[in-house]
Amino acid sequence: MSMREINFDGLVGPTHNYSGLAHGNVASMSHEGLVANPREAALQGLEKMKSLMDSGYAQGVLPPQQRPDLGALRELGFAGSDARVLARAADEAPQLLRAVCSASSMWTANAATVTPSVDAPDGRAHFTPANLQSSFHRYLEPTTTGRVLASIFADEARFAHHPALPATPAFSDEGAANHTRLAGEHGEPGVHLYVYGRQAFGGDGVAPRRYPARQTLEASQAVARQHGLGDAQTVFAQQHPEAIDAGVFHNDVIAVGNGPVLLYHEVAFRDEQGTLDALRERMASPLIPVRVPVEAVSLEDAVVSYLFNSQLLTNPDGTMTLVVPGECQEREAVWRCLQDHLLAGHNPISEVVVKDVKQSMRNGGGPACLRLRVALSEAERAAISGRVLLDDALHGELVAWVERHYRDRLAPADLADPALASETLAALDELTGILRLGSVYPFQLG
Ligand code: SUG
Repeated sequence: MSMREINFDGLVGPTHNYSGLAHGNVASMSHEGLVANPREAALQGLEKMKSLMDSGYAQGVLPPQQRPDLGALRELGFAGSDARVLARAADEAPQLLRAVCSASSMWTANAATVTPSVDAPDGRAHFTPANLQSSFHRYLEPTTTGRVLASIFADEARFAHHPALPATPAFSDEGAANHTRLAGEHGEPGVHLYVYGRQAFGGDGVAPRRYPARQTLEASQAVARQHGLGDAQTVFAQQHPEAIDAGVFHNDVIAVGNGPVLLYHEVAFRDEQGTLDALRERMASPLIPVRVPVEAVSLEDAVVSYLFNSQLLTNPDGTMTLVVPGECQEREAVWRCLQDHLLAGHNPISEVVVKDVKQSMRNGGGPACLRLRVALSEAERAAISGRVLLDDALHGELVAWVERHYRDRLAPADLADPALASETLAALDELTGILRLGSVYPFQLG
């Protein structure tokens, strides 16, 4: 079957800021309190989307979420007018105000797990929004995410939507950031590699000690079950606890796969050999592992540079392009590894493209975090609702929209400003018009 991967990037929302909300995410923790530039953040994201589109890759866009999430503050007992709710939260619980303002939905690799129709027994593409229950600011995302995905992939004959897993630690799910589909080509049946940080029930108790493991085995198994995947199609591998403790809070900070290629760091998996063997047993085409040893790139360098949080994209001639964040150029060992080990090695990676997504990187989100991969057949692509596939006209409208609505300075202290909330609502109302999404936000649903 002819399938094509579309990368759906999250549009950075107008409240993008540095509040240091993500425990175990070294960049987020170390940049707390910096003044953010939401306009630059959104434009950097749009520039990445445009340049990949110009290079011939299919590019989609997903809208940001309604923030500040005043509904969440009201549920937590803050009452009165919007301005009063904001003022009280700023005064009595500033950490809650920061959480309900996070623009974290930009990292759409955490929005959902997606199984292409070619792998599912009912021949439909399957979607499960991630419950993101590990942190309060991200737990607020799945309801709107589910609504947005259902609105774009609305055709029930082709697309199936599942509820997010129960939002409790045993089913902690962070979506596609811990899921990699490997196959000879996108259209061939694939093998699904689910990487988890801990096992909730039973197991041998090996887990990270310093930072939380955000994905459980039980969550990954439940998503695979929802999507109808069997043992012959799935591999469940534990992430190396040392990696999590070094700041690898998602597997996509230490490994990336595309087609038959798995690019990974030596310390990515607890059982490296067992993981590769299990993949090889199940794959119809030979696996191409590209291993980066710790002598070439230390765990610290991997975490700071986000080398593995790259997009690995297939070109029409079968070669692959690696889209890396600018931070990779700033670490000599990493840059050398890219040139000497990856580009010069026996593997399909033939080009490295550097993208500046610094505003997102300071919160721990590289090129791969910013996109959700959806492999679709031509007929499925034609069945997409809304105007979410990027072209020059849409790109131009989105840039103008950002320039009209976004601030170029936002400090955590600005989050209580009631004007920010009303500016954001005006911007999002216009955006659903541009993207022809219908009503997806709480303020539109009444
Ligand atoms: O969940 N950062 C995100 C970064 C997610 C990156 N995604 C992937 N690796 N796929 C997180 O830790 C910080 C947000 C803030 O401080 O507002 C944050 O949530």
